[in-house]
Amino acid sequence: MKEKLEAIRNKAEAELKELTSAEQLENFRVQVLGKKGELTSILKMMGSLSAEERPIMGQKANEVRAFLEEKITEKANELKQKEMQMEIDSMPIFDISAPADLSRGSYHPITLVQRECERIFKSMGFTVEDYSEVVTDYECFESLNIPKHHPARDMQDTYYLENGQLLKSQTSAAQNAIYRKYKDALVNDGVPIKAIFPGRCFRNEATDACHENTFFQMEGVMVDKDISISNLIYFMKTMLSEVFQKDIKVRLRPGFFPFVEPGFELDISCLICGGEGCPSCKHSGWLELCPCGMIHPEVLKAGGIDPEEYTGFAFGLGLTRLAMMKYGIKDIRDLNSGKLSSLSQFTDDE
Ligand code: FA5
Repeated sequence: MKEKLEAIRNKAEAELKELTSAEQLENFRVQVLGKKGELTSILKMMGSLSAEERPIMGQKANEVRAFLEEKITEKANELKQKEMQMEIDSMPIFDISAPADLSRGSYHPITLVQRECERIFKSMGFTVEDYSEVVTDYECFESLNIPKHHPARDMQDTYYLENGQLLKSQTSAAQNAIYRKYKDALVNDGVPIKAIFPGRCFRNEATDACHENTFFQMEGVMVDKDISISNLIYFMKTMLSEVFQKDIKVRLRPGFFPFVEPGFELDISCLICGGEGCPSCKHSGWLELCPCGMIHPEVLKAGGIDPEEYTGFAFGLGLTRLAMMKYGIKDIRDLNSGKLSSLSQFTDDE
């Protein structure tokens, strides 16, 4: 019996080396160690042995079983490794140094227009500021001379968080923080405040071809001694002629915003219909683009600036509408649509 056990062990060890797949290995295991396997059938013969031989053969049989089990486990690991290596070898080679495929993406039209405006204002000495999309009631309204229950709030219903904060309805919400950030340099060192702050705005609004519930504005402020409406008009004109690279028909009319006095609406002649009237301009031929005005004394005071000594202008450019006009996009809703077929046609020369 001892010879038989050794013969099984040697034969099994030799056969194991030839196996090349997990399936073959499993068949082999059943054939040798399974209920009807070679080793089990030998063990069934134990009953015919004498009382002295039985424990010796039992121990020998257990050694052979443990040896074969260990070899089978080793073989299983070896086959798994080989399988993984084959999978890795069959993968396409990823070359980290290969040049990027630039044809796959493009900048969003609003990003392009925003960068263009930033370039223009930076060249005129303005800093570009970033500001949060979640703001307090004080930042968005109270510091801008819009107390609770003021009717001007009706025009800018927005989305409120449970903690009382809100998604900003206008980039003007950053004005107070900007005045506070730069007031010391203005007062102590005579450095004028010249800043723009582009950002996403939110309004609870019925959408149409020129209104979205999520859109972009770019606020701009300048504060110094003796700033007047002439300065405001100069910067607005320069910005528009740089963005469009051609003469654009504009009109300035009185407009009411509690945080400016006097306040204006700056409209441009609709470039989609050439001023004839279309859904993009609500059939008026004009598009409200950039309300603006002289900063209200109360707003300067809230920002820690003495209105007796300093004056300033502020504007709130509708960046999304500017992108529509610049690229001839008829419906504002296309800009948030994620339709790559239409959005990817705008290229950037950067
Ligand atoms: C304001 O938001 C003021 N904060 C602007 C301002 C700043 C005035 C500084 C004076 C001084 P208004 O609600 O009109 O104003 O929005 C400004 C511009 O944002 C509009 O002219 C328009 O171009 C754009 N805009 C407003 N609402 C929407 C909307 N729902 N969808 C797309 N663009 C919008």
